[in-house]
Parts: sequence; structure tokens; C-alpha cells
Amino acid sequence: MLYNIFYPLSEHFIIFNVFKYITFRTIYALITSFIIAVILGPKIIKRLKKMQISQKVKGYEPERHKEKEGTPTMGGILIIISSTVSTLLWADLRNSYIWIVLYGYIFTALIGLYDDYIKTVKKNPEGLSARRKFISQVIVAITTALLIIWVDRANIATKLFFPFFKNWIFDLSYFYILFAVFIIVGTSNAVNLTDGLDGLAIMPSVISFGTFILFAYLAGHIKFANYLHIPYVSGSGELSIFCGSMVGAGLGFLWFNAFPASVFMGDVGSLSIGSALGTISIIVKQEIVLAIVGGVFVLETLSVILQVGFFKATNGKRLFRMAPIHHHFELKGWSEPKIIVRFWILSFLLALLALSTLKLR
Ligand code: 57M
Repeated sequence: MLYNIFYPLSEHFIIFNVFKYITFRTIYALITSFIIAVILGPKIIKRLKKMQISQKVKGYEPERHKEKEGTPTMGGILIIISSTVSTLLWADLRNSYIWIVLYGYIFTALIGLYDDYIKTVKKNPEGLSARRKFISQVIVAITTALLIIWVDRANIATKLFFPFFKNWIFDLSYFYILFAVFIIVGTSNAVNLTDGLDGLAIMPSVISFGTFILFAYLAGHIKFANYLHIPYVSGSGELSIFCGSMVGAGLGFLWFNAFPASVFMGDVGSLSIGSALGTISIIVKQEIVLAIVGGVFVLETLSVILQVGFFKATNGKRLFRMAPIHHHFELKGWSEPKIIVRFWILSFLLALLALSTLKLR
């Protein structure tokens, strides 16, 4: 919005020219959302406590989680508010991709919000049924994919590009919709599965959005995109501002979610963060890069798939002490901060690996 208001004034006042730069607006979007999150945080946490929107810790958790009983949840609202306000302030509001990402992000947040509401206010620990939740997520993902195809000017939306192999390009045609649903819904649920220890989901999310600041910027810049042999997606640079807002909001949330957490994000946070990450990777044509930078989410999801598969194949034997894998390490006796920080380190290294794909093409 500030771009739309102030940039036209640059004809008369050169200082407003600065609003033209995505880099400038991304940095300020990040700072703005961080400040909003840190200021609103205590108020929202107080409100959640007052409304008794708190976590019920189910019986089968590792014992240590008993102490977490009563911690307010649905803190994801803080992330949604601060990142959305900051994006609306700093992005070019004529950009279609910004609206598409916000659409998927907010609607998935509403699905999570409803789930959290059933669990905490209606006191039904099962929440929204898995089937209903999945169908709602799929509807949002399909409409998102259709919107992406609709605004695609270069006719590349349905194509799959590979890092490392610049000539590997596959047109998925109608299967693209299925693929997009897999990425968006898969990432959404993967972040949700990861969200089981303080700060465990938010920091890898921050790192992933941080990485996508760069990928969105480069994909939207014709010279850089051609030089680096990555697909050029006109207008995608503006998504750097959304990603910057997510980094700021995520760090602001971490302020309160850091061990020992004063608030959890709830499904309203985890599902929407994952959905936005998946959508961005699809728009900038870097879905495989998402699997690398979001390797912690992939690892957590794989651990569940392997655990369930192994359990069924062996009639009741377990591969890990408990899945998702962070519980395995807890049961092995690692302290919670140690697991969290080690997963952050892994996530940071994976981001470097993802960035290296820019040069290895
Ligand atoms: C939600 N929710 C956390 C909090 C957070 C198929 C199966 C693997 C599904 C999986 C599952 O239900 N996962 C999704 C995980 C819960 O956190 C709440 O949920 C929100 C995210 N949706 O924001 O509101 C608990 O996690 C802890 N927590 C923190 N800090 C945080 O910042 O400590 C969360 C955020 C909180 C808190 O204790 O109460 C969760 O873990 O329940 N199911 C599982 O993950 C279960 N695994 C399992 O059953 N494994 C089996 C099979 C099926 C693979 C096995 O290994 O044999 C675990 N869930 C629970 N206990 N509750 C097992 C242990």
C-alpha cells in the first residue's frame, strides 16, 4: 500500500524512489511484522489465557510434556495478523501473486482456526475430523493452483523444473493441479507434524521463508533469472515482501514460543505457514528447492510414514521409539532445547544446500 501511495510521488520528490526497490520494502516488511508481533504478543497471549484457549496434553506424550498443560495455543493468530498487515503495507497491491498467496494462507488459517476452536473452546480433543480437514485443505489448494495458472503469463505454470539439471523440464499439464495439491497440502501437514516442541516448527519456517526471499527475488528479475538459469516468473519478486513479513512475524512469534514456550501456534499457525510455503515454491517454480530447505519437515513426515509402514509390515514392531522423530530423541533422553537447536542447525545447513542449487545448474 505504501508503494502504491508513495512511489508515484517520486516524480516530484526523488526520496520516494526508494519504494521502487523490492529489497528496501522486504527489509522494512520484515521489521514491521516483527515489531507488530512483539507488541501484540503479550496482549494476544493474555487474551488466549483469559478465554482459556489452552493446550490439553494428551496422555501418551513423552512425560515431560505434562508440564506444558495449560500453555495457551492458537498463537498462530499473531503470525497471521502481523505478516498480513505488513504485507499489505509494503507490497504492491496490484500484484496478483500477493493476493493468491494471501488467499491460500488466510483460508488455510481459517481451517486451522476452526480445528483449534473445536479442540479448545468446544473441548473436543479430536478437533475437526481428519477427512473434513483434508477435503477443506484440498479445496483451497486446487483453487490456488487454478489461480496460479490463470495469472501465468509465460505459460510455465504447469512445468516442473529441476535444480542441478537445467535442461530437465517436464510439462505436467493437467497433472499439475494434482502436483500442486500434493505440495501445498503436504507442506501444510508436514509443518503441523513438526510443531511438537517449542520453536521446532517456527525456526525452520523462518529459514525457509528467508531462503525464498532470495528465490522469489531472483525469479522475478529477468537478468538474474537468465544468468542463473532459473525460470523467470514475471511479478514473483513481490513475493519477497510476503516472505520478509513471514520471517519477521515468525521471529516475533519465536520471541514467545522459545523454550520454555509461553504460547503454541496451534493449527491456525502450522497449517497456514506450510500452505503459504508450498504456494510460494510453486509460483517461483522451486518445489524441489522447498523439499531441500524444508528438509526438517520432510524428515519429520518421513519418520511418521516409515513408523506406520514398519508397524503394519511387522505386526506391531516400531522403527523409532515414537514418531514424529523429535519424540524419538526425547525418549532417548535428549533435552528439549538440544533437540530444537540441533534441528535448527540442520535446517540452516539445508538452506545453504538449497542456495547452492542456484550455482549448480
Ligand atoms: C499435531 N500436536 C502436538 C500445539 C501446536 C499420524 C500422527 C503422527 C499424527 C500426529 C499429530 O497429531 N500431529 C499433529 C501435533 C501438540 O501441539 C499442539 O498442536 C499444534 C500443532 N498442530 O501448536 O497447539 C503438542 O506438542 C507440544 N508442543 C510443544 N511446543 C510447541 O511449540 O511442546 C507443541 C508446540 C503440545 C505440546 O506438548 O501438546 C502433539 O505432539 O500432539 N501424532 C503425533 O504426533 C503423536 N505420535 C504418535 O502417535 N506416533 C505413533 C504413530 C501414530 C506414528 C508412534 O510413533 O507409534 C504424538 N502426539 C502426542 N503425543 N500428542 C505422540 C505423543
